[in-house]
Amino acid sequence: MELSILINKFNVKGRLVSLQPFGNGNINDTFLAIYRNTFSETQVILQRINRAVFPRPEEIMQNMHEVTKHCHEKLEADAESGRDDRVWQMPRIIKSKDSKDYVVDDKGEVWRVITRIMSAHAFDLAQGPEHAMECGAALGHFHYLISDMDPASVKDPLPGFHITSQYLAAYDRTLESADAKELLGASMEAKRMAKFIEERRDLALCLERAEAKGELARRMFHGDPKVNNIMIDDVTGKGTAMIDLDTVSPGLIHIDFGDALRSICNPAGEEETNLAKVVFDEDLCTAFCKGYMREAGAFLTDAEREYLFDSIRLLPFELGLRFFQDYLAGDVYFKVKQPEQNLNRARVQFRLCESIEARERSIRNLLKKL
Ligand code: GN1
Ligand code: MG
Repeated sequence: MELSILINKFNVKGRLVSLQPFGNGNINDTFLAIYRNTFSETQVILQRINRAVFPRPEEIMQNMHEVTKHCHEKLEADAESGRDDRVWQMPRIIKSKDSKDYVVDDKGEVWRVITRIMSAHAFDLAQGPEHAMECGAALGHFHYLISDMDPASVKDPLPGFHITSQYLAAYDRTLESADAKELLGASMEAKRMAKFIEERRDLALCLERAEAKGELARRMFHGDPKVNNIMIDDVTGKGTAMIDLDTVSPGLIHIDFGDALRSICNPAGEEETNLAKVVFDEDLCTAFCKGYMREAGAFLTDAEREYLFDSIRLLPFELGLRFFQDYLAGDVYFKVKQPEQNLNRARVQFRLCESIEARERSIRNLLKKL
């Protein structure tokens, strides 16, 4: 179906003047649509939910419905009570003309339209400590917003998501295949990476063990708080919204903390090919943590603080493992533009993990001061 015919099934006022691919997501297909009439303009985001990743896209939309309903009510109450120093925002689902939260096309693909947060941008790379601090504040505020949601009100969006032991198991299964063996045999680089993983099998389990021991408990988390999912207000430079709400569900907030830091403290970004540029930037880490703690510090337990370093080390390892497994499996999960892109993405994350290991003492010290 033509995209313009598809988007016409949603209830947006005005005349469609532009519909273009938008953003750099690795999973869903995203487009920006601009509508105009004689006196104003509306911009909305059209997205196709990736069915190869999310087994039940309809449930993703039910979850989004619940999350946005809960947060919009809380945001409005907070705005009225004057709690905040700014207007925090969150995208809203735009209904279809038949009043549904999504449209299913003739191929069974699930599409949605959401509002665009205007006069704000998300960056692919950290811009400096001020930006990192605002990213921390936005994630901390988001954790506050979802903290009192009923976990039973959302369905598991992605079974096994951020359960590192399951990614290891998937990796082991992939290694059994002839194609993966061939890819591994053909490259020194890939062999080094396989060794890197072997040396850290135990690390992979650090948070899962803490949860099993009862030291950490699940709360509601975002699941994908990387830097380009954090919107910054163009006018004030302050964090204003977290976007990409597909994976909001019960989980360890450490996952969010580690995932945000692996993204924000690597100013070279996820696609860097010169590994010498990939380092964990402690100034950005300090700034992020300050912003985060200002918004969410009050509800962190001592045990949760104990595991912050482990989460910072774990998340780049986990993402590197996911990219590497996908490379060996033939790039079936993360979208690629070049053949070895997932291999290179994995190299970057493993390099970042090494950089974190080399700075362990100093990162632990900065975390103690929070
Ligand atoms: C994916 O949707 P996007 O591109 O922001 C992935 C994240 C990874 C990220 C790495 C559902 O996120 O877990 O951290 O790529 N999302 C899912 O860039 O797997
Ligand atoms: Mg995402």
